[in-house]
Amino acid sequence: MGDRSPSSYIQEKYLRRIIVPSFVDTVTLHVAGGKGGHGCASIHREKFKPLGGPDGGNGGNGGNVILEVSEQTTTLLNYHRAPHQKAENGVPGSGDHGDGKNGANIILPVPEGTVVKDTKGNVLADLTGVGTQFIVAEGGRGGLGNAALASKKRKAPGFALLGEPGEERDIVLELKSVADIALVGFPSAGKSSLIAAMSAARPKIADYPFTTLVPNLGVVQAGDERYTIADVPGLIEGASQGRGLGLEFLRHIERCAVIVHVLDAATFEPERDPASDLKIIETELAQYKSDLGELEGYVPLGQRPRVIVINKVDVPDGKEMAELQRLELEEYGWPVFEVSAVSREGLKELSFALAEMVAAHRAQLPQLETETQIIRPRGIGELLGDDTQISVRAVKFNGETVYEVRGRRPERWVRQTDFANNEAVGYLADRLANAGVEEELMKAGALPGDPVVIGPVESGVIFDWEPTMQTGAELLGPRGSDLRFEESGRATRKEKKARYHENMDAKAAAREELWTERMQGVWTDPNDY
Ligand SMILES: Nc1nc2c(ncn2[C@@H]2O[C@H](COP(=O)(O)OP(=O)(O)OP(=O)(O)O)[C@@H](O)[C@H]2O)c(=O)[nH]1
Ligand SMILES: [Mg+2]
Repeated sequence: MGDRSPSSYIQEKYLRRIIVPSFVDTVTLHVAGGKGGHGCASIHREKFKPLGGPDGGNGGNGGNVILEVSEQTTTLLNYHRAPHQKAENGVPGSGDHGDGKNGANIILPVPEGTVVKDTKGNVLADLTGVGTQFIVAEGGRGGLGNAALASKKRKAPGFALLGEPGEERDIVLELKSVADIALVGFPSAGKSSLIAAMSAARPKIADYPFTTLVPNLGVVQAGDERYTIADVPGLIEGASQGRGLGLEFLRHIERCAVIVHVLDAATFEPERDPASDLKIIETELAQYKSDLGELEGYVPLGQRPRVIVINKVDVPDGKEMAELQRLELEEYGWPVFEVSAVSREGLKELSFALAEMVAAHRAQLPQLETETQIIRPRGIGELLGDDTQISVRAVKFNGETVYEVRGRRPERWVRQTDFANNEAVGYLADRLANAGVEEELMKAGALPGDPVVIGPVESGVIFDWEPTMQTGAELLGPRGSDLRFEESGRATRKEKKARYHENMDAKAAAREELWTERMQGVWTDPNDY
């Protein structure tokens, strides 16, 4: 702080934040879609008409978390302060056919050129075009109420479906497009000094190498043209092998229009001169591998337009060196400028030449899409295939053979099931059987009593398989209260077998009892199971 007052220090910090947004370029966000509202189980009541049929409404859907490219947003700064983003939950259904309201989406504005990745570094989307939306976490569906679940067979369901949880995931946002112009060069070549001389930015400048540890960004106004200019920490020979600060920082300039080589004409180091420095930097740039490589329209750094800037010509030795090497440098075919960040010589010409190149680059960019594009993440959904696909396979889990059932529908049905409600569990069993899950289990070699998991084996719902087709269990209520859908208390295979047979005996007995009752004229309502 030195001799400055605290308030001027704070003011300067604050101003710098506005003029030069600190290079906040990656942020990890935890996003969660809203929960779906539960469906409602209710029976219509009126005077003198006590059982007027089911009238429970549906739950509302949860809101989505959506990223949207916005012109007004230039940094990811806000997300550093709010890394958790959750959309609104759907409202549960209510009686008298009251459907719950859908939860509101939340829209997170992001700058043009934001790259979205998963935490493993896979690119999910490259967001360009103002208005482009990317649904990063879908809200859960609302559950159906018992009115919607009623059918001829099931006139008055005593249950409703649960709302599904929203999708949740961690995403990494990366911003790479901030600089139109990227300054590269050896440490102490004067990159930061040039930014300071050409823009309002005030980066740290010092006569020791690697002064710049984080890229600096400045805005240059040259005539009518306005563009951004960034430096990166100094590069040295072997940077691609991790020497110095490595090449990692080049990702900040991956989308620049022009690369400016800043060459030090006045270095004291014996082995160095502008031409050999340039050769070394070019070799290192060529080694850089971008993870944007597979994206359309990406031009590798090695093929970007270049400008050569020979800096420090205010020093007499520097001026001499520049003149000596100018011809050799011009052989690259790139514009060559002699400048001084200290005396400001040559800076005006440089800034206007760069403005022209930026304008040319902008003019050849594809026109921004005007219609809103909506992208969905390649996520879990895709792995599970479309709605109709169901897969069953035997897997080993904790030394035991478990039958894993995967598929969008069965997994959704499980999430929608209130396991405390026997009718709801029975409804799930029917849905699974109708979808052919039982047949698939049999084909996969599952035996009654074997553990079956719906969803991924580590996190799905485990129960012991009891084929409804074989036992005719759908005739026998209440169900779901025995061996099925046990979420804990795993038994050994032997115990399960024993329990299964015990159960079968009990069922046989129950069936017999039912038959006797029927013979005696005691009928159970077939719809009321
Ligand atoms: N005489 C003279 N000195 C300069 C000029 N430009 C920069 N310098 C000096 O060179 C030294 C390094 O300048 P910086 O701007 O920090 O260099 P840099 O390229 O950003 O260096 P790193 O951040 O370490 O990579 C400082 O002492 C500057 O004052 C110039 O045009 N003329
Ligand atoms: Mg610097």
